[in-house]
Amino acid sequence: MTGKHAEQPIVRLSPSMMCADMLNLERAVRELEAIGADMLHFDIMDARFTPNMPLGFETLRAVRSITTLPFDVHLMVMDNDFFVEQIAAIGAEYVSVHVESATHLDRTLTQIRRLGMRAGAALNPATPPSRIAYILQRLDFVMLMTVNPGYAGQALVPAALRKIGDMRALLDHAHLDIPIAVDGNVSFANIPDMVALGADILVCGTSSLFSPDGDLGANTARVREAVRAGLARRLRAEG
Ligand code: S6P
Ligand code: MG
Repeated sequence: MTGKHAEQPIVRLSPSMMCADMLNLERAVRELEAIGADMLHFDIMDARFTPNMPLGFETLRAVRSITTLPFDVHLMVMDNDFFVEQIAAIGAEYVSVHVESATHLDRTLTQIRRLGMRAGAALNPATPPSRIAYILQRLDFVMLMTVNPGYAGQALVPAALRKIGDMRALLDHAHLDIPIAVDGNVSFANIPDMVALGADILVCGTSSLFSPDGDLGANTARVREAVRAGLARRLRAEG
């Protein structure tokens, strides 16, 4: 369950696979299973919508063959419908498409659900929450980018943090208790604010789970501590 209406809000961790050790991918997956990752975040870029291309279909297919962890596929591409079909064939549980590149967003979200996956709308830092006002009923989750898409290891876009609270308010106003995922510099320092503002799924990259400052076990403990701090603030604010 998610958001303010949940008895006990649960914050899920979605490690960003573009930050994993590409030379030891199976070991990385096993370690993420062992620390209790809730899903795996795959960034799919086309070098057009985003100036990068870290992961491809064959990487997803290979990982799909060794784990039952849910796949959280973040499409940062121009041709959303092509990629949605490809991802469905590989097998994914969550797929988000960027509202900035989706020409027929309502149709694409409907298609994601028709293919048996959960549909998410991803928003760049500069995109206002109102962009999804008329497709809310098509959504299973929202993906808020807190950095500009393309790379790991970037600094937070400060206004994007404020948008988490604005998005939660928009969803509450619509009586929709769907999860908000946050993606980009979800760091030990930023997690308490993000969770307090209403983030339910944390995409964890180089600034948390994959931080070079600690090993995966130590980093996981720090993430969970930061989540607890954020949840305590959220629950206090909700009274
Ligand atoms: C960025 C991508 C993200 C990154 C993540 C990395 O385009 O969508 O999912 O992988 O932001 O995390 P960090 O902590 O290095 O920013
Ligand atoms: Mg991402």
